[in-house]
Amino acid sequence: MNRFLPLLLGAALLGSAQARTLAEIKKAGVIKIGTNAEFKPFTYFEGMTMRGFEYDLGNAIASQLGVRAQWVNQPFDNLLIGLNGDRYDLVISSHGITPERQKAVDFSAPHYCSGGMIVARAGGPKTAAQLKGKTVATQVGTTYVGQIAKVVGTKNVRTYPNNADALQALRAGRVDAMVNERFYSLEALKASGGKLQQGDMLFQEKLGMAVAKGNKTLLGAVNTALKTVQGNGTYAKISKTYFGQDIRCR
Ligand code: LYS
Repeated sequence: MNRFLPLLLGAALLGSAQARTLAEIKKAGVIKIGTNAEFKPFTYFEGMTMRGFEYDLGNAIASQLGVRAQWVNQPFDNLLIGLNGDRYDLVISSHGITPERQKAVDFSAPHYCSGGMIVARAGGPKTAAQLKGKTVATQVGTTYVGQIAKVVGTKNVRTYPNNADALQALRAGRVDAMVNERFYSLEALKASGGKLQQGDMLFQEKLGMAVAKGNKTLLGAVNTALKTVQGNGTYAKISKTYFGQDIRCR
C-alpha cells in the first residue's frame, strides 16, 4: 500500500470541498497546475524554463479552457496531497491511474500509455527473472515501487526522492538496476554514453491528469479539451516534438 494513502484519503475528505470549479478558474483566468518537473521529457527545467510533453499539453489544455496555466513544481509524492489541499487545480505529472489513487482523486481519460522499463549498467539484469535477488532503484511514491517489490521483494527496493538520485545510484553501482518510465529511461540511456543498457518492460500503465475528488466541472472540461487537442493535431505535434511518435493510448 502507498504509505501516503491514509494522508491522501484524509485530504480528500477535508480539502476537496474547496476545490475551484471551472467557473471560478475561468473567472480568475488562471489554472494552477502541479507537477514534478524533474522528469525529462515530460516536465523538466532547461535553465529557469519549464519544458516537456506534459508542460506543452497542459498549456494546450489551459488554452482550450480559455485560461493561462500557472505551473507549480512539487516533489512527486506531495502532488496528490497538494491537490486535495487546493494548492493547485490540476496535476499533470505522469500519474498511473490506479484504484488506490482513484479513492483520493479523480483522473481524466488517460493522456498517454506507457510503463516501467528495466535499466541496468552494461552487463546487468535485463529481464524480470534476472532481477531476482538484486537491488532496484526508483522514485518514492510511484507505481514502480509496488511493481518492483512484486519481483524482488520490498527489502530490495531502494526509493529516492528524485528520479535523478535513483539514476545516480544506478550509475554509481549502489544498486543493480532501476525501473522507471519508458521514455524517461530511454532519455537516461541516451545520455549515458553506452554505460547503461536497456532491459524489458516490467509492466504497462495508463497515465492520467488528476483533479480534486468530486471536481466534476473541471474534470469534464479537461476531458473535452484533451479530446479536442487529440482530434485537431495539437497533441500529435507536441508528442512528436518530444518522442518522435504519438504516445496516446490505442
Ligand atoms: N507513472 C509513475 C506513477 O504513476 C511515475 C510517475 C512520475 C515519476 N516522476 O507513479
